[in-house]
Amino acid sequence: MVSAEGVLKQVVQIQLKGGYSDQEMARKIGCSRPLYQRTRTGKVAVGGTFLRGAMRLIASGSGVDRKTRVIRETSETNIALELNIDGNGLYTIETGISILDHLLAQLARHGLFDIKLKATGDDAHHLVEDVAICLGKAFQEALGDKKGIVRMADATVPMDESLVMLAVDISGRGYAALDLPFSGNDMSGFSVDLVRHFLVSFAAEGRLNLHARILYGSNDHHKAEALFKALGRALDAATRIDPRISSELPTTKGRLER
Ligand SMILES: [Mn+2]
Repeated sequence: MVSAEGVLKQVVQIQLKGGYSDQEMARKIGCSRPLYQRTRTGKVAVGGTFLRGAMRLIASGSGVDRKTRVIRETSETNIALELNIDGNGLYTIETGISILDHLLAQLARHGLFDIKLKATGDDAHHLVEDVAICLGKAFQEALGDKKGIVRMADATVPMDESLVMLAVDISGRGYAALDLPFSGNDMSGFSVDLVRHFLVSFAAEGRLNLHARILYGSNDHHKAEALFKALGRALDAATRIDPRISSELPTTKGRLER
């Protein structure tokens, strides 16, 4: 049995934590701003429309937007990244390396993440590494307290003759275990070892456990593309809020490392 006062208290907490205006809170709940204000200040009794919208907001997790912005400038690269975990798979990605743009687009599209990325740098190795660091950091930050997330997920993805499997655990501990037998084809001049390097750097900075395996195949472009699609699919599932556990941490140990 939920009390109206309890719901209202949680809504106000969400507003304070996220720094949202009354207008923004009204939009999140799906009511008018005057109604939100009157309800919040106790001038009207909490009504059905408000209560249903507020409970939906609470059940969707903390109600706080899971998005972030990462800026990283070094003598080697300049990177500006925006990530929205609860996006629609919309992206604008410019790294100056077309195959990397293509692979990251798979992550956005198949993970339904919104990604805005502009990266410049002195060479492909530095760009790949630093983009992976920024993306890992962005996921780590945007996930916030990780309350209510599914946490572990996997995906098996084919692309023509190639098949890959990938599993993630958003555990708070960065570790990558990879078995990636590439064929050594020319991938538009892009070193396939940078695919491995990307996944290792991403897992370390995102503090997640990532296992990936190329089961078979012959074309390196297909193998790499299937890996990024699988990363999108698995991360989408693992970052999803499970309404059955929305206010809890998915661990028996009481905490997940941040
Ligand atoms: Mn392709």
